[in-house]
Amino acid sequence: MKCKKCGEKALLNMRHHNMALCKEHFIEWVPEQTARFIKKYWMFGPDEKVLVAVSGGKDSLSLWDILVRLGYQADGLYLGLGIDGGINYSHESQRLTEKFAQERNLRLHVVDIEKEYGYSIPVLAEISHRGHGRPCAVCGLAKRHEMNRIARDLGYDVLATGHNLDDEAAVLFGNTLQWYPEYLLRQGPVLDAADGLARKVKPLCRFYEREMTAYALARGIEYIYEECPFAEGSQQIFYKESLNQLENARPGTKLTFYLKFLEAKRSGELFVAKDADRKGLHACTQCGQATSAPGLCSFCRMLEKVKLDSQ
Ligand code: Q46
Ligand code: ZN
Ligand code: ZN
Repeated sequence: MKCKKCGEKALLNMRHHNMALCKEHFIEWVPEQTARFIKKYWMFGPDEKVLVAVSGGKDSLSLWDILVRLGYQADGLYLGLGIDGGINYSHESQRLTEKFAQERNLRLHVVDIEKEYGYSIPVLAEISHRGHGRPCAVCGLAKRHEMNRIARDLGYDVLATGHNLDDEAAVLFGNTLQWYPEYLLRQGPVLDAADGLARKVKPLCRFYEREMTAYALARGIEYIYEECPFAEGSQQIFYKESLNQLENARPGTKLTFYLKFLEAKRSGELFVAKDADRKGLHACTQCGQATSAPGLCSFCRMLEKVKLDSQ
């Protein structure tokens, strides 16, 4: 397979785009495309301050690399979850994230959940009895809360996450199989800001996972290969595998599924644009973040319960 631009040996064949590119042209193409998506979906402007949520994985570190290459003011935020899983997961992912930042002279904020709240994520999940033995519900809640808190307290305009097309298509697949209207209405490359909640963007949402892997390797980014040990056997992975089968049989399936969804949403043909934004929210009486629950937000409510239970 030859590069479409220069005829040299191709690094990657992207059947859904009918295009193969060599290493040099591929690592140019990825940021060009990202810049295009940032503009197309109105994610952020050149003067806005971006906080990139980095986990030490290939997607978030590549996103940070791309935004810096494009000249954005992008700092990193690493959340220490205290997950070991027999592979020293949190420790290793933090080490690689810090190394990445140091080598490139980038600004990284590190928040350790255990230091901040007294318990690691697996312990919080255990004593709050949420999530049926899997810490992911508590983890997701804590990550969202902390990302919003840091973005607000440190004055960032926008919060960027490294979700790729495989992630987004899997979430969409799950929400479609269950017909969750609220989730379907909220899903997209941008979630607008609301009181105390930062604007959230996903600049990599149109890249396949294998494209991001190829980018990270081609750029020599050292990232953690292992997934979080709690991801194994999750619903999300099952949806990803199912979509991979469809994709293998029909290249481009994931991309079409996701893009047609965005199109249908935008045109209003499929969805009654009831309330896709964050109206009807009020400030949590404890932390001030916007919430739809009366009184405390879900995160503060969980902490209250944990405090009561451990007294
Ligand atoms: S980090 Fe947290 Fe994920 Fe690990 S505990 Fe679950 S939610 S799987 S993206
Ligand atoms: Zn080339
Ligand atoms: Zn709160």
